[in-house]
Amino acid sequence: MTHPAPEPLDLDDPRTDPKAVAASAAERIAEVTGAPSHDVALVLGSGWAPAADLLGETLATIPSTDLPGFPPPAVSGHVGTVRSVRIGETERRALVFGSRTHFYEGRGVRAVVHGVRTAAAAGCRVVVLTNGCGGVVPEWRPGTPVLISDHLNLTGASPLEGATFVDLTDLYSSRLRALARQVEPDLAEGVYVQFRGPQYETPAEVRMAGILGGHLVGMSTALEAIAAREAGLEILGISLVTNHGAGIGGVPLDHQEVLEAGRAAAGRVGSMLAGLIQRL
Ligand code: 8IG
Repeated sequence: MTHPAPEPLDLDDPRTDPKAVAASAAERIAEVTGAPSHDVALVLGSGWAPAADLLGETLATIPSTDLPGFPPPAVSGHVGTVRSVRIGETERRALVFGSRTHFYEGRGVRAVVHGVRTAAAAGCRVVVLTNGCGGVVPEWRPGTPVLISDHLNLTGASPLEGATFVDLTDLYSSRLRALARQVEPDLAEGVYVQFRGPQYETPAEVRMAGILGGHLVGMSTALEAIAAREAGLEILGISLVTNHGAGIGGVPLDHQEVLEAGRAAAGRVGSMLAGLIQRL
């Protein structure tokens, strides 16, 4: 009895090599954009969308559903896009992922890190991972951008399969953090804690994150950073504190506050990001 050959591009099939799916997504990106390779990848988190518009001219926009391995949108009506953006006045190109798959969506870790693997296959050497998150440090007002210096992965999951022993020292490149501080000298820095979600933390969980050495609480980024390191990418992580973590600062979480903080900070973090990517 022979087994049928796996659908070669089905990420959910355990027999599929996720890197092969990423390679075919990268091939399609090259076809559609006419650019044989890209240089920098950018993953946009909550509150970061307006930032991307300041990077440079958008040369192509691809619905991510046109690319192998990217799942249909979780929220109906909202299709994620991948954009090819000219970096300033240079010849270099950024690959901008307008949204991400979160671990709490239950599509598996392969789906969560597929964008990062596609970026590596497309030739990118650097990935900038952005997110919106809660702050554990009371002094960080909503709208504060913070460089990620390290992470705690509390998801219990990993994007690595089999005996893949990857060193995570200096995961969030100190070279790139220094570069970011040339653009924005007063940038704060902190340890990002990835929870599984989708619920926000309890106040006790936010206190726990602080006791463990965390400064930021969120539901993304750490798994992507691990996959990016495995793929050989240099990583910059930047969080936008959009709200105090639960129990911090004495005010309950307010979704309106989260949206408002994102809008208010957009211009500032956007020009910071543009300045940074031009210097990479
Ligand atoms: I925006 O306070 C945003 N995302 N886990 N906690 C977690 N994720 C977040 C939060 C938060 N705010």
